[in-house]
Amino acid sequence: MQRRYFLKMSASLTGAAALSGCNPFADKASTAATPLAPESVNWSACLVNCGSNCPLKVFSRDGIITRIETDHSFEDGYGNHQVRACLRGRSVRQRVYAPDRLKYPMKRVGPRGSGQYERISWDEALDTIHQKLGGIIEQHGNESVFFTYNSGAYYHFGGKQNYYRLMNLLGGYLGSYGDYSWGQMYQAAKYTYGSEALAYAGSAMAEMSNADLVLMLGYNPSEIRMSGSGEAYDFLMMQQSGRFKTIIVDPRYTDSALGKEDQWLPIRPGTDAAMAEAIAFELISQNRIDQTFLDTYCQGFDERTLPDGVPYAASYKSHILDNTDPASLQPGPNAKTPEWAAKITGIPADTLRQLAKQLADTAESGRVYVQIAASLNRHAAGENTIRAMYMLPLMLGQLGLPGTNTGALPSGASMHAPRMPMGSNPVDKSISFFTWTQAVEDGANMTVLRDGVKMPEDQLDANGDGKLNTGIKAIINYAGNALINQHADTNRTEQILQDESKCEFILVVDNWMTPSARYADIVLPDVTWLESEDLISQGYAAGNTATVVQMSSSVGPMFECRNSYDVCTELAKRFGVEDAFTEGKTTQDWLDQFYAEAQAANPGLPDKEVMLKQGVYRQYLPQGSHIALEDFRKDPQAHPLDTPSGKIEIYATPLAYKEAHWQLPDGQQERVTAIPKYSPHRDGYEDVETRQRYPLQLTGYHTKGRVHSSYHNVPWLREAVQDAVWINPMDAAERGLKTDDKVRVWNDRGEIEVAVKVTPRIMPGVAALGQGAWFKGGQFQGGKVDTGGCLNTLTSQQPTPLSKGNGQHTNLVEIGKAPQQAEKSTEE
Ligand SMILES: Nc1nc2c(c(=O)[nH]1)N[C@H]1C(S)=C(S)[C@@H](COP(=O)(O)OP(=O)(O)OC[C@H]3O[C@@H](n4cnc5c(=O)[nH]c(N)nc54)[C@H](O)[C@@H]3O)O[C@H]1N2
Ligand SMILES: Nc1nc2c(c(=O)[nH]1)N[C@H]1C(S)=C(S)[C@@H](COP(=O)(O)OP(=O)(O)OC[C@H]3O[C@@H](n4cnc5c(=O)[nH]c(N)nc54)[C@H](O)[C@@H]3O)O[C@H]1N2
Ligand code: SF4
Ligand SMILES: [Mo]
Repeated sequence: MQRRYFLKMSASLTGAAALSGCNPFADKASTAATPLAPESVNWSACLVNCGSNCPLKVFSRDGIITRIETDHSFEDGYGNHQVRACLRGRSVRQRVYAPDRLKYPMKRVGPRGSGQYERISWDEALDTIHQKLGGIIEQHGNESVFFTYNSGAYYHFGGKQNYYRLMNLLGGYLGSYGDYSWGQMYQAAKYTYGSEALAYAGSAMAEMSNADLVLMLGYNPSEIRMSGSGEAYDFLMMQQSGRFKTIIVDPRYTDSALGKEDQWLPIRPGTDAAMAEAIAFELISQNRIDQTFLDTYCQGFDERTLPDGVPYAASYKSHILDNTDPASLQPGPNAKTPEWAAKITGIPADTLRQLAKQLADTAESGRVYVQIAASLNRHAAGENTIRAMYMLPLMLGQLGLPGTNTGALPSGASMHAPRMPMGSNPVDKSISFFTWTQAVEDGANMTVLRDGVKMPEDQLDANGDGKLNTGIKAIINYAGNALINQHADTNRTEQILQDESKCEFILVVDNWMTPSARYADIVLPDVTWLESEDLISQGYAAGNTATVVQMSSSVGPMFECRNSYDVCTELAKRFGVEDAFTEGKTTQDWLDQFYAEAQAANPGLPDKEVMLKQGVYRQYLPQGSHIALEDFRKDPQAHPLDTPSGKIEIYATPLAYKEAHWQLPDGQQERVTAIPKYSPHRDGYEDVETRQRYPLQLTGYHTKGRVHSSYHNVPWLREAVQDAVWINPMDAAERGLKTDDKVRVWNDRGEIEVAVKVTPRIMPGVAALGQGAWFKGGQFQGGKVDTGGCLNTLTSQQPTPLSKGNGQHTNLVEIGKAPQQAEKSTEE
């Protein structure tokens, strides 16, 4: 597209013309004598990280997108239903034509964060990357190169795979384990059930239809799985056709509730483990546990199944009752009673007792399906919270049977479409996804036992310890905004990145001038989804419907944008590995090969010519519905788990070792424990000292208005879903706040400015803010105050104890009127 057209398009999008859906090039059309060319239709997809990859129907004229529709071409009926895009996907035209699109390669000419860039040629950009990356690898080794987390574009052919493939050919990069989504859950699942994958291989949602009670702990499908084929719709259909009661535990009254729930239990963030312990206390003292299940399938509930030599006092039961005599149900002074938990969770003791009774009653004659959300793992003590919640189905014996779940995220239907092979990483050291800022600052001193560095055993010393030896010197940030926006404590991250003697080179590849792009040394403009040809599948949380979508481009690469396969081929040339990178294949060769492989894997998949028109191929696959740990339940000897005991480890032997041998950073309150334990933690409700200054708990949530930071720069969405911090009317009254006031939210780490929403949909003492708004603070934008309202201006970089992950939902803050407004109201 020519530049002047683009500018007109951008201008029109900020005005009403775009909303009316009329042709944004109206003056072009009206001055032209020739009639308008007919609209053409092709298919693309929304490739954000929301768990789905919805098809998008793209209408265009002369290579310009005129409108976006969705999958609605046949009669809708659950089971063979339309995979409709949500509000975000449907707004994608504004995203493609956003004024801040990256149009050509750029190099930084001011300090990092200043956003000062100069246009350069592709050759200069590629030569610079070759020289910088090559030099750093030579001087500091491949383990000094790092990829920040990058979930913005789920391409199969284009996309990040190409960058990893290239780096693997160049000797590799410092690996990372875990991720911002599920880091603590993986560890909880690994030590309890023997496999990280069991964190997200729960029972299919279709199993809910066999349940009598569904307990949703923070689980909010209506807002986080919004695709037309997603878990939100499955959940609604299960609720309508099933016979189960729904109990939702969440500090917010979410869209998953809205009158469809039987009970909403508002809970203080980060305290679910205390709730689980009170339920355990009730079940144990009322003799309502499934003792046979615990004896047969689990290790360490009580003295009967503890490993040899481990005393009863180390068991879960002893912890809950606070006693030392296995034969007695007499509780000690620190027993985890409902009264104890009520003070922590904010849920009244009687309600906790009723909940325990309801769970036990249902389990006696029916089925309980427990669903634990990932939000519970994104807290300061996230690993132990998830492990504590796993105890509910275990004590009730409610897993491995129809209508039950382990608590893990639901398994979704899937069809296979191949991805660009990445090869394997020759570097054998890795850090947690979250500790990369520490590795930039002081990587050379990061260790196995204190900082969770992973390396092969033969490189460890006699104590089982080892060092990373180099800090991160180069960062590749492709389709990610965790370089600044999505990582915790943006002000601190900015400081760390600004020291150019630490991280010497930062490459950002994106479509827009995001907050992260402002910290790059070189910025490359990628093509968008709508400019890409690819064959993609449904995503990792698509519910019961699997899809394959044939994406094609109607708008071509815009400006000087290039896709990652082409860019990496050019880089491979410069590094002398072009043949290995391309394997002698053209883009078309790869696409043909992937199509043929997809057809072999899915014999029903029509030929490409058909798919180009049809867009979507779908299969509803709840049949043979997956029941988590069904085989193990049927025959634990024949299907042992991958834990040391082969059983479900309530007392996890490897964690007992870690409890004794790991070092935690000075002052860290959160612990690694052999059995799941609720414990007070930093910035939690029980952090009374911090709460004196910052009395409100602030939890983040994943808002309908964005996917993380993606789609933030779409004006329609900013209007449709207001970015406002939720606060209870009681807390608002204390602070003289009313809805739509501009407020400041602050703690020791930073300060943001946002609107406020006063609503009983959030419990007293707690505030909630949608995460992902674009950071506008730091040295060069807002100064002390982040006027973009990025939640991570307030979050902590302290890693969780076991997975060294992100406790980004655990925050204490104070909220008050923004100064301007405060002054104004005194004047009035
Ligand atoms: N406080 C707080 N922080 C959080 C969370 C939270 O709950 N609270 N959640 C965390 C979680 S669960 C996650 S998964 C992470 C997500 O963090 P990220 O993976 O960083 O996700 P996004 O913010 O969506 O950023 C994706 C980036 O990809 C870019 N992009 C999109 N399409 C393309 C493309 O075609 N090509 C290229 N090159 N770029 C593209 C977008 O412009 C955007 O900059 O955030 C984490 N951060
Ligand atoms: N619209 C939209 N959908 C998304 C995303 C997005 O950014 N936007 N991101 C996607 C990604 S990558 C991920 S990982 C998932 C995230 O999925 P989740 O982690 O489940 O999502 P969250 O919104 O963080 O939290 C869900 C609910 O948990 C509640 N909650 C917070 N803390 C606690 C707690 O301590 N206890 C209890 N019981 N509840 C608590 C919140 O109030 C919220 O309503 O969402 C995915 N879907
Ligand atoms: S954001 Fe998710 S649900 Fe919405 S259109 Fe994109 S893929 Fe579909
Ligand atoms: Mo995530």
